[in-house]
Amino acid sequence: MLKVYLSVSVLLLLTISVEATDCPNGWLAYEGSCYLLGHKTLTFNDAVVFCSNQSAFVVHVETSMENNFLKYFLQEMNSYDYWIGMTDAVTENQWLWHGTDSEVEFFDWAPGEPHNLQNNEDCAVFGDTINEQWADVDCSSKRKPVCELKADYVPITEIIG
Ligand SMILES: [Ca+2]
Ligand SMILES: [Ca+2]
Ligand SMILES: [Ca+2]
Repeated sequence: MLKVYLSVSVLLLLTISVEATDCPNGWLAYEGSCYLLGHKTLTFNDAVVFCSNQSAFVVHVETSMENNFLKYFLQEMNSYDYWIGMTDAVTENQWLWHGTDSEVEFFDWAPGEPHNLQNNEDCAVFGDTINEQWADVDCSSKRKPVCELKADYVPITEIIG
C-alpha cells in the first residue's frame, strides 16, 4: 500500500514539473514566465518591493516576442504607464536589469526616448501615450508594476493551491 502511495506521489511530482508554465491565479503565462499587472501606482522602488513580495521581480523584457506579448495586454489597460525592471542610474544610458550587473540588450524606445529629461530619468516604462513603446522617466514618479515570475521558480505548493 505504501509502495502504491509513493509511486502515485512520484507520478504527481513528474506531472507538475512538466506543467511548469502553470501560474498563480490572476497571472498571465507566457514562454516559461508568469506576469502580474499591478493595480496600484507606485514609485519604482515601491514596485521593486511589491514584486519581491510576490516572489517575483519587476519585468525583464528580453525579446521582441516577450515585449509584443506584454504590449498586447497593456494596450487593454487604459491610461497607465507600467514599470520595466531596468535602470541607468549607475552609468547614464547604460541600462542594467535592476539589482544586477547584466546589461539590457533588447530595447523598444519610442522616438525621442530615452532623453534623460532634467538629468533625472533613470527608470523606464511602457508608455501609455506612446503605444506602449518605452520611455525613460523619473524613478520617483508613480506608475504601475508588471511583475515577472519564472515558472520554474513557482513553489510546488503554489501550483497545487
Ligand atoms: Ca522576461
Ligand atoms: Ca538616465
Ligand atoms: Ca524620457
